Amino acid sequence: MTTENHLRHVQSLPVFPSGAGNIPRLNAVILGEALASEENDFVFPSPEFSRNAHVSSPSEYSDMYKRSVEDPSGFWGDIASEFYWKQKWGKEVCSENLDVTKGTVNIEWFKGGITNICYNCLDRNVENGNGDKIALYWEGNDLGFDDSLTYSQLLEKLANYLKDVGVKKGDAVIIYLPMLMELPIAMLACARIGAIHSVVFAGFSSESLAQRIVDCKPKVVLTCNAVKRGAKVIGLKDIVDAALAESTKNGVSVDVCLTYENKLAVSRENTKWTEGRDIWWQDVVPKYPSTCDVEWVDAEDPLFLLYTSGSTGKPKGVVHTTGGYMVYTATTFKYTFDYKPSDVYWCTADCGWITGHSYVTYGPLLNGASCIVFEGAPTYPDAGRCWDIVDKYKVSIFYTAPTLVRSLMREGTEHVTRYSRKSLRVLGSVGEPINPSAWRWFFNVVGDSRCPISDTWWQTETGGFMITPLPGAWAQKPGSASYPFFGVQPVIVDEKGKELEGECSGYLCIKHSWPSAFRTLYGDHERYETTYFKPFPGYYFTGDGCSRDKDGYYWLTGRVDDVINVSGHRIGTAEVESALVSHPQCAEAAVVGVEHEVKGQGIYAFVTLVEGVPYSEELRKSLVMAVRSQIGAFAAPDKIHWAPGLPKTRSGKIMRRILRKIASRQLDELGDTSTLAEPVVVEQLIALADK
Ligand code: 6R9
Repeated sequence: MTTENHLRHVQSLPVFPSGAGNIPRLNAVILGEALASEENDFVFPSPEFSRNAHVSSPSEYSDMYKRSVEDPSGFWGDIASEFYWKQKWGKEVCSENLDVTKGTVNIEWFKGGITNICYNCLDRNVENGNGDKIALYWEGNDLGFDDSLTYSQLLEKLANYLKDVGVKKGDAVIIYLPMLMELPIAMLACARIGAIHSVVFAGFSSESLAQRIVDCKPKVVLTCNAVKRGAKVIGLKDIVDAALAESTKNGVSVDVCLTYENKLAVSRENTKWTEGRDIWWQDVVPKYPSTCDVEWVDAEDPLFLLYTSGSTGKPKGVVHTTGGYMVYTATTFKYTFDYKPSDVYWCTADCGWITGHSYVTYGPLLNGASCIVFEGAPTYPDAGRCWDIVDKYKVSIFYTAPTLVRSLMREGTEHVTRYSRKSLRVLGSVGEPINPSAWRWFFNVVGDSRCPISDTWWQTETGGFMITPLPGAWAQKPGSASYPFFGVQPVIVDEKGKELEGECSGYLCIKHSWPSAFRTLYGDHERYETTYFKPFPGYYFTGDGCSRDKDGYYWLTGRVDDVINVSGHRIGTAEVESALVSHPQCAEAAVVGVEHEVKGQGIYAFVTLVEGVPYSEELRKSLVMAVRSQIGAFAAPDKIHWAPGLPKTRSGKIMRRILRKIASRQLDELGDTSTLAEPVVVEQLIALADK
């Protein structure tokens, strides 16, 4: 949509109703999803909230938005000037080519600017007089275990150690840690010395970890011996040992495995050890001085790599650079959560995902915020844990995923209402579309109908929020991420790439780059162009479907590629299929996503066995185990559907459209099956549906 049209929508938004106490008190149970039209359902922030917000009205937003797209150098240049730059960037803030037909795709922001993001997160805040402010509160898995670090204390010693063992600017470091404070500490230490961190979510299996080690060849792996999650102890070091052995077999050996001793889980005496390679964090790191010179880097030097799932079996190493990412994550954090220095912020995401990078570590710390790092499971020891933490730390901004909202919803409101939650001011949601009934429960029950919800749509690739409410600026509609952030120009296109105007649905693309756009896929710029820029030349293609309503609000409708979103985790169907077919008794597998009450989507696998192998419960379990051990427990299929054959076209292509319908039991909507090579397989599949 043109900027002009977008702004016209914003300007014609309904004005906030006058008078006090005018937030409609919606009743989640009565209204539920049955509301006649979500599109007409405006939920307003209170006038008081708006008055005090960074952006208080649609017109204030539209002035800022207009400037952000018409004068990006002025808009982003002003914001960037609030950070420390050893040397200022060149004249234009951005140079870009998004059009594959005109040459290589290339995006640069603040090129020539010399800075350091760790310096801006820590030293700058200490120099601004916030050295004694708490940067991180740590809340352990078990009740009663906690800790905290101030901004001055975060300036610690790990960076010196890494330098000493030979990590230099541009070297990769893999971080495989649970949510201990050492995880953000490790990220910041890498950033300080110009090393490229690659955090691997500590729920990934040894094989997935090995795959990432082989791809990015890190100098050092940072981990811990074990972690407690709920009542379970997980031996992370054993997983790392297996991954390192596997990587060595593939020609990549790692010299140093720095291991944090997590005594609360397992003692060092009970940890397997490889002398020479393994080193206890606590034995070496404290010996170093607590100041470490900063390695100044170009705005376009890489900050981190983060692997994410795509539609092929091989994960993609998304590369983010320093300057634009810094400016954008800081700015989106400030405006989207209406952040004020008195806030206490808690994002429940793990640093192993992009949300934990941009909105546990960098965005909040760049703003000098006090943030919570929570090690445990949100329902341990019971379903009230989140609100216990909210009350304990007086959390004012709470950012989570719809899957958690839905799972807590099932446990009943009494787990919520027995806590005060008075400190809460703003709520946030990320990872998947939030269904209106979960939105209402979050709004009414958790937020006592007082706290606006920022439903933030964005991706690993985008680095920061793209379409999101600004909580005081306009009315929200439950389930819609609403409007684009400053500088973001979303367009909805049809299959031919034609831009659609007004009310429409289609594929969501972005015109022009934004500061924290990813710059490439590690070692594979061609795949970067093919996946994201070739489908609709001139645009970045998000992989998401989207519609826009008559008020210009955006409604994200989910992935349109072979990616499943399980509890907000992106999983490629091809990855799960390749794990299944690696099982010696599996001949072929096809995986589709199905609706799941709590997880958003569940994984549904059709499996054809090797000739003569009988179906059995034991085999079902061992197939699920194959996926758990090759990817991680979070990717375990919810359903294995025995399939004597798979529906294929005559050219041998699996018809997933049909499989999706069978998986969701929409058997009367199978559509045209006449192009199938063997139409009878469909009947066989239906017959075996509940076996
Ligand atoms: C940040 C993150 C990205 C995919 C994205 C989309 C889905 C994320 C959403 C949302 C609707 C939201 N998604 N936030 N869909 N509304 N507020 O989750 O990154 O793991 O890369 O996933 O998640 O489908 O394309 P990532």
